[in-house]
Amino acid sequence: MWIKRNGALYGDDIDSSEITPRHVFENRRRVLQSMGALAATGLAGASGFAHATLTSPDAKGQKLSATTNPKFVALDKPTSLKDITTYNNFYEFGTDKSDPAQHASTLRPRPWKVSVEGAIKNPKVYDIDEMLKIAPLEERVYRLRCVEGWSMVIPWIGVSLSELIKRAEPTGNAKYVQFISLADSSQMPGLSTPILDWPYSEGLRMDEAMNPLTLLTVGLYGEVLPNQNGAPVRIIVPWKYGFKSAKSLVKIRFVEKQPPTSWNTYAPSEYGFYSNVNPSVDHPRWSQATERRIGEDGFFAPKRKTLMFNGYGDQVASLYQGMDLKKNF
Ligand SMILES: Nc1nc2c(c(=O)[nH]1)N[C@H]1C(S)=C(S)[C@@H](COP(=O)(O)O)O[C@H]1N2
Ligand SMILES: [Mo]
Repeated sequence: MWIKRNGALYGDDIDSSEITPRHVFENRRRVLQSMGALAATGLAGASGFAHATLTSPDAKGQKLSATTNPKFVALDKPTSLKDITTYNNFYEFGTDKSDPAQHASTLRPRPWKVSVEGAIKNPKVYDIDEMLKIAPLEERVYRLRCVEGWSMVIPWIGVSLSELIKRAEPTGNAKYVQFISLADSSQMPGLSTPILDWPYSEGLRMDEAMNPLTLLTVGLYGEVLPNQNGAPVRIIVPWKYGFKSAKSLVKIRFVEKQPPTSWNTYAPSEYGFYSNVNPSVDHPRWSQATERRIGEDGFFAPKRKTLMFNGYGDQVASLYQGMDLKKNF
């Protein structure tokens, strides 16, 4: 139902940042209630799922319904939809934080194909709509920490990348997974500036890619991914710096050797292959000990302490046992 208010239709006149926290709050309350209920029956963990369909006031986004997975819900206050969609890094559309929101409307996220290829038994070119159906979509609230020293909390929608990897059936030669973004200058004005070695490319070791936290991501705040956040599909690796989370993927390739990655090629002394969030390994030009949470940047807002593995150590620290994390930064 539409309600008239101050001459405008309800829904048109409210800033998205005022609305979204309420939806998320209600959603989180449902999650916590269901966790409590499940804990009481002794079922938590076995099937700890609560249903939630979020809506957002942005009519452009196509709704995606997803089931909140309470095992993957960070309890920090989610960043507003407005901040998530106007403060971005997506160099294919320019290097300023405001560039992607201003220029990414030229990206055409449909039709879209993603080639899953390399050292696997079942290579396949997925249509994006087929990819959305490989497993039930989940909502997960993850922290995202950029190497530049800011962070956000984002209700993503996707499926564990492991679901896709299982279907691909990697061979014994698959030691790493490479993620390759679209590089089409007719859609991406930033490609005319040779900052990075396009296409944007990232990679994970196989066990990192198989970790249940690693999310093949297709939406946020209850809708398909906005173009500036990497439509129609990206990867999210919440325990690593944001640049490991490549956007607008067209290829997922299984390889034997550690693949070249865009930021490591650009500045090998500043950006390593692993790039796990690590407050004790400073960037050569700044400390990584603290971070600024976007949305909390009032004059008196204190910086937050950056957590080892961005707070996901329980789930991922074992992947790096025996590795020198200062050397393999
Ligand atoms: N293709 C591509 N993917 C990318 C980037 C980029 O420039 N191009 N920037 C990375 C960086 S540095 C960060 S911090 C995150 C930002 O994601 P967000 O804009 O959705 O918050 O995307 C990552 N993925
Ligand atoms: Mo970043």
